[in-house]
Amino acid sequence: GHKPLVVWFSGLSGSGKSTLANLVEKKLFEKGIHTYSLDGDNIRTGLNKNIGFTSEERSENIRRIAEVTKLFIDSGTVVIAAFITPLKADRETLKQIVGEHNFVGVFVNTSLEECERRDVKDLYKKARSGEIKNFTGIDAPYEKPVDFDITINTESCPTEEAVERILVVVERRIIS
Ligand code: GGZ
Repeated sequence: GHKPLVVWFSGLSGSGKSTLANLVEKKLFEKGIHTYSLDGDNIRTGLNKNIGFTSEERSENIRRIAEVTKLFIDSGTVVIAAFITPLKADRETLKQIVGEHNFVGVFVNTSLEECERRDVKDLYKKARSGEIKNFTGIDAPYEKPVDFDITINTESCPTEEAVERILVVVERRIIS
């Protein structure tokens, strides 16, 4: 068996959180571990579809996701969560809700310059032109996590190596 926990990815839009989260989940699934992924695609379109991007709304976004994460952990699931989670205070609340002992933090430390260069969805362009307001890294803050278990620099660390680094920590933590 394995202990439930959450692997929480924080980083800028376009940093590669979802890519890493998906690969980590695939590997855990292949090892027979019961996983579930939470991200903007299944949370901000459903449970949190009435929530925007002011700092108050982001706090409420993270608080609700933390409570959902806690329920999944209670069910014995390994949760893979990928949210910007830009504020230290919200990450503290998050850890309190899910329990520090159930939390593995992964900081996807891709620079703003690189995220903006990639700009897969043209969101940075829209933020620069003022079409999107309160965009993280442009006119909304990102407070870098200093206390997370793992920091990944996607610009220097190949994806496969990043996934392995995360799996080593997760596997050590889920052994029952
Ligand atoms: C940041 C925004 C914004 C603003 C829309 N700021 O890269 P994406 O597009 O696909 O994922 C981002 C997602 C961020 O939602 P989170 O729930 O992870 O944010 S937080 O933890 O801060 O609550 C981005 C898109 O939503 N997006 N507007 N203004 N990202």
